[in-house]
Amino acid sequence: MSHHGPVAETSVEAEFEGLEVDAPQVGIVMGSKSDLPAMEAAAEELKQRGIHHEVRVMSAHREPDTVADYAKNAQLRGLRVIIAGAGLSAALPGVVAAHTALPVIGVPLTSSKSVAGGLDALLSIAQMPPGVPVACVGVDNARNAAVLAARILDA
Ligand code: RP5
Repeated sequence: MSHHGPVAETSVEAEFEGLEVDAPQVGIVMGSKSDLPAMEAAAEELKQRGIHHEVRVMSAHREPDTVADYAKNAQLRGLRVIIAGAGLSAALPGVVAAHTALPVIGVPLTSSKSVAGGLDALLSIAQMPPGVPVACVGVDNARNAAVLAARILDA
């Protein structure tokens, strides 16, 4: 519209530029605060690569509605990859993948109650049914999830 002056256009542009710069591209989620020490390696790797990310704690078993809402809104919010870490019967990555079309990278974690050195979580994350994939990195290897996320973002 011709009555929109250049000043207004400039400020709108600046607003959008700001959004693009600050918006997280990767969401890092985990099932418990106790997962944070292991999952921080993913955040650190993304930080070193200058990839904006956010970190959230939410449990697929204890807060199923929160997880569903987060996953359903992720794409609209500008996220492009989700990294999900969980231990034990690690449902979080699979549940997130069930609610979003974004690529999900699962990180099987050990915890104080793990059996078989985290094999419980590894199988829970890797053994997704056909049609609902979760990319699964090694046990406690959150850094690899971040490296894979970076490769997906460059693709
Ligand atoms: C999972 O159970 C979490 O991802 C964590 O790895 C494990 C233990 O959780 P807390 O009992 O420490 O909260 O849901």
